This record gives sequence, C-alpha cells and structure tokens, in this order.
Amino acid sequence: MSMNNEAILQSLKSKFSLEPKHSKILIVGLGNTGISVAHYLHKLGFNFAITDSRDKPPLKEAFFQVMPDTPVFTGGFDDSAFQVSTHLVVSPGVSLTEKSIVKAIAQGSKIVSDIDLFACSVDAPIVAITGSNGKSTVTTMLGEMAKFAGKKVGVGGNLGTPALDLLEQDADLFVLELSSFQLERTSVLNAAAATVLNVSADHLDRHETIANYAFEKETIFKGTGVMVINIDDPVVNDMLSSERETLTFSIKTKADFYIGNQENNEECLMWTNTTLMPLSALPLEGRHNAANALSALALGKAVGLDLFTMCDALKVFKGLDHRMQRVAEIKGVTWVNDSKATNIGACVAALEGYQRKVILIAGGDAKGADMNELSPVVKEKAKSVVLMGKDAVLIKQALNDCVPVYEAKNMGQAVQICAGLAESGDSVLLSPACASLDQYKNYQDRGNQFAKAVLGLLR
Ligand code: UMA
Ligand code: ADP
Repeated sequence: MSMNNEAILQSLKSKFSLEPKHSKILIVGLGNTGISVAHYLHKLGFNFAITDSRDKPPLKEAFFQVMPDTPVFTGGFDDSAFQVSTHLVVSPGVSLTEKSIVKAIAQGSKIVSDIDLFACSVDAPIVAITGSNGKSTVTTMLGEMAKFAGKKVGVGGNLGTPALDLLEQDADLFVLELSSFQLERTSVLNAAAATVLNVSADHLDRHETIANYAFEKETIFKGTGVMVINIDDPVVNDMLSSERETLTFSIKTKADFYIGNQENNEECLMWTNTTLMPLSALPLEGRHNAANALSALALGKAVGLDLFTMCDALKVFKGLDHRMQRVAEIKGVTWVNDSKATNIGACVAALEGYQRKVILIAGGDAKGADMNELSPVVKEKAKSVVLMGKDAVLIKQALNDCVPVYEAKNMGQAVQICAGLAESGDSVLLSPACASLDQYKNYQDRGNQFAKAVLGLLR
C-alpha cells in the first residue's frame, strides 16, 4: 500500500529534508523516470524544474501538454539551474560524474533517486532484484507467482514502469528490478527481500571497474531484509553477511534452494529436504533459468508466499521475448533469439546451456568489456561464429581463430551465412554479448530483425 500524503511528506522531511515550502528540486532527465518524478512531486505540492542535456528529448512535447507551467531546460546542462537547487533527482541514464552535478553536490545539493522517493511512500513490502543478467526474468516470474498467490502486486522499476508510477496501484507487495545506475543514487531503500543474481562485466563505460559495479549492486542489501544469495557466483557469495537473515540458492551444489536428484535420477527444484517440482516442468530453455526460478522461489518465500503455489506459477511461465526464445525450426535447424544478451555473462550462460555445439551470431557495442572472456566457452560450445557490428573486430581478435569466424554487415547477411553453415540438428543462436545501439534502435529491434530474416528463409 502507498501511504497517505501527510505520512509521505513526514518521511521525505525526516530522510531528505525535503519540504514543499523550502525545497527547490531539479529533475535531471526528461525520460520516463523524470516524468514519473514530476507527477509525484506535483501531487505533493513541491516546486521543481526539469533539465535534459538533449536538444529534443522525445517526451518533451507530451510533457508540455500535461504540465505546461513546469520550467524545462533542454539542450545541455546549465550550471545556474543546478546551483539554485537544494535537491537533484537524477535519472539513471545520466552519469553522476556530469560536471554540473558534481559541482552542485559540492555546493550542498542532495541527491535523491526516484527509488528513494518510492521507498519513502510505501508501507507494503518491497522485493528488490538486481544482477548483471536475469533481472527482468526473475522480476516477472516473482510478479506472476505473487498473482497466483492472490496478492495485489506492483511490478516495475528498470523493467519498464518507473517505480513511482506503481504507487497508483495500491499493491500489497512491490517487486522492483533495479539497475546499477538506479542503485548508485539510492540511499534509503530497505527491501523486505533483495538479491544480486550474479555479477559479470557490464556497463563498464559508466562504472569503469567491475569492483565499482559490484559495489553499486551490493547496496541493494542495505537495510534489514532477507538477503537472497547465489552461492555459485563468487562475487555474490562474498556479499554474505552472518548478521542477516539469508536464503541461498545454487544450481551446482546443495543450498536452501537447489537442484536435487530423485531416486529415479530425475532433477528437481528443492527447498532444503522438500521436493518442489521436476526441473523438466519448467518451460524455459537454458540452465540459467533454473537459477532464476530458484532465486524467485527464495525471494517469494522470504515475503511469505506459498512454495507450491509459486511452483504452479513457474509451470506456466512463458518467459520473456528476446531471451532464449525459439523463433523457428527450419529443415531441422533450430533458430534461437537471445538478443537481450547485451553482455558477456548472458552469452556465456546461453552457450553453457547447450549439450551440442551451436552456430553463434554475436557482436555490436561491447561497452568496454574484455571480450577475451568469451573464448573458452566459444571454443567448447560453438561450431562457428558470425560477427557483426561496431566491435566485431575486437571479438574476432579475442577469439583468435579458436573456431571459424565469419563477418556480416547486417542481420540479413548473418542469417544467410548461418543458413549456409547449419546442418539438420544444429541450433543457430543470436546471443550477441554486446549492446545493439550501434546498429539497431534497441535489443528488441535487433531480435525482431533476426526473427524476420529467419522467417524469410521459408520463402
Ligand atoms: N539522456 C540524455 N540526457 C539527459 C537525460 C537522458 O542524454 O539529460 C539519455 C540517456 O543517456 C539515455 C536516455 O536519454 O540514453 C534515457 O535516459 P533516462 O535516464 O531518461 O531513461 P528513462 O526513460 O528514465 O528510463 C530509465 C531506464 N533507462 C536507463 O537506465 C538508461 C530504463 O531502463 C527504466 O526502464 C526506466 O528508467 C524506469 O525505471 C532501460 C535500460 O536500458 C530499460 N536500462 C539499462 C539496462 O537495463 O541495461 C540500465
Ligand atoms: P536483465 O534484466 O538482467 O537484462 P533478462 O532476464 O532480461 O535480464 O535476461 C537478459 C539476458 O541474460 C538474456 O540473454 C537471458 O537469456 C540471459 N539470462 C537470464 N538469466 C540469466 C542468468 N541467471 N545468468 C546468466 N544469463 C541470464
């Protein structure tokens, strides 16, 4: 449930010295987050302005229609707008190292995130989910589980619906996907249950080192709630704290939630000594999705959901588009769209899930990651690799001819090359290990173009 305005204002005052009469708030970023913050502050009677470095932020016109009186500064960050502000609410797409922001902080402006504002506004439990990969899958899974259990659940955050827009839903449980960018600017979240699913190199163009990135992820555990820990991931395992209530999960060894073998050798999802369901009843490709299911079960258990009801939800969970999604089987060749694999960890997990060698399509914008980490698994699991995009050369160098490598200018060409290489029984996997923005609008666009080119083979 969200709290009443009086209680919210009290909380904002005590945690951030935010007061409608005295505070001057600058919202940085006129995207989905910025707009959700504007609506929230407007309802509470705060004074605020918005700035965006882009000349024409795509949502500007629509915003003007709704709030024509709000001062909006676009086309670069102007120091004067920052300097008069007591508080900055900076959108995740904007780095906190922007000069105007650094200067304003030095002069006393406070950073407050939309997630902080959200945390000050609800008294229902919050489940918070981060990690390099699997966030959207686990967030959606847990949302479905809660619905199955009859809860009114608000599901959002980095997944798409900004957290503050969930307040309208009057939910009795909130499930938030949080990115490292959201976490690095959040200070008062106290989730009832939280997890870091895994940590592998991503967003190093913003965080610079994996240590910084992991540090931001770990802040999700601030507070007193239950920690859900993936003991298979050494970086996450190091986050264990003996002073906190913890649930562990693993797909490799015994944990609170794990994969166990029955007497007939059937693999099952287990909770301590209780068999929950056969792994084969989970309708998702890839072993990493077993880890996702176990983490969702642990998070759900931490907030009191019934384990077997959650399993019923898992058995009908369809998975999300562009994540290990089977596009077609043509002449015995299976084509799989994993376009959301925008970093090395996701591509490695996808490849590791295969018993038989696949043909891999990869490449795009590597975001500063070290592509050498791909070589061992490519060598073990790929027959050949077709590369495309901005960092194709970088990946080619890293692979160092460990398997045959082909280059394609676009997706149509990549699919044609794969069609020429594939034999009946093979799988062709689009799992790029890179962001898509050098060649596509987004990962959905890349996945859709892949599917279109594959279905074109039928003509
Ligand atoms: N931008 C500027 N100047 C500005 C403000 C933004 O150039 O002054 C650019 C950013 O660099 C970015 C784009 O505009 O390229 C949008 O940035 P934003 O912070 O305004 O984005 P929002 O629309 O508020 O969406 C954000 C998240 N976006 C980012 O973190 C980049 C969305 O996650 C999230 O769904 C939404 O808040 C609600 O919480 C998207 C994302 O790509 C899906 N996240 C990254 C990821 O998952 O890898 C972290
Ligand atoms: P995120 O929201 O963290 O980006 P998604 O659920 O959207 O996570 O999946 C992103 C990519 O990561 C997809 O390619 C998917 O197949 C892969 N993936 C999903 N779960 C995991 C996991 N637990 N470990 C590694 N890769 C994963």
